[in-house]
Amino acid sequence: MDKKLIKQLADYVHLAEKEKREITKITGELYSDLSIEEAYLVQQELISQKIAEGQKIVGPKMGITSEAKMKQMNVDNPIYGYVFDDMIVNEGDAITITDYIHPKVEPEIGFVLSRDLQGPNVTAFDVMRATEYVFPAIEIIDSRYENFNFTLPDVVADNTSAAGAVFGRSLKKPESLELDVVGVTLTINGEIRSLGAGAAVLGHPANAIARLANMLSEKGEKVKAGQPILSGGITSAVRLEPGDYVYAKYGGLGEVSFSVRS
Ligand code: 0L1
Ligand code: MG
Repeated sequence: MDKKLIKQLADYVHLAEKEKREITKITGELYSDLSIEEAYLVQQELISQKIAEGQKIVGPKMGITSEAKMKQMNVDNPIYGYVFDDMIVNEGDAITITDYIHPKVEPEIGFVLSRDLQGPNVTAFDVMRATEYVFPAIEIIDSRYENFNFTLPDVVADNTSAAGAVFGRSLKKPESLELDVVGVTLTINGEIRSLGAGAAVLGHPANAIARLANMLSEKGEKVKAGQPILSGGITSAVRLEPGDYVYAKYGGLGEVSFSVRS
């Protein structure tokens, strides 16, 4: 795959994100043979473009880590992308729906490490020992593709649909909780719309962080201390509408909320 094509595909998704415009998936028209390896090259180019424009990486995120998502997409492997500073929504604030294309939300457990983790061979045990604290979070995903219709390489190239993140203020030591049985309910306008437990994320959310460290090591990178890391959606994602009040409550891990205006 030559550099020109990598740039063309990164431009394609990047422009759609900037213009809040749906596009046809890359594998539909532009380049049907896009492999996962090539998709990560496109993602890397997209990330470099954002950084060149002044955006800063807040932390990495894991995607498609829940049984529900993997089944929905018919895949076995999770993927990773990056949350940027302009995607952060302060807890309790309101987002404007027109800043997105067709946003959805999913509750996640966030991690902050006290030391870097360098793969390969990082285990969930290593992650738990290196974790400074965990926190409740909601990820806003907003695939740039029409109707969230994509293949796995498409979504990797699109920075795993990353569009927003709301981090809760409750920080807990990981050893104070059994993260696999931490339950979460996602309530919108007073109605529970999805629920699950941490085990939905690869059996235990620490497994997702270990997979991230091991995947990043393939490109010579590590999971860095101090960065907030999203471990992956616990439930299926729920579509947002103007006027929504979104509230996620976690057993023992606190809560996080925001609202949506038109
Ligand atoms: O964070 C995620 O799991 C999103 C991955 C992309 C799948 C989607 O957009 O539904
Ligand atoms: Mg997610």
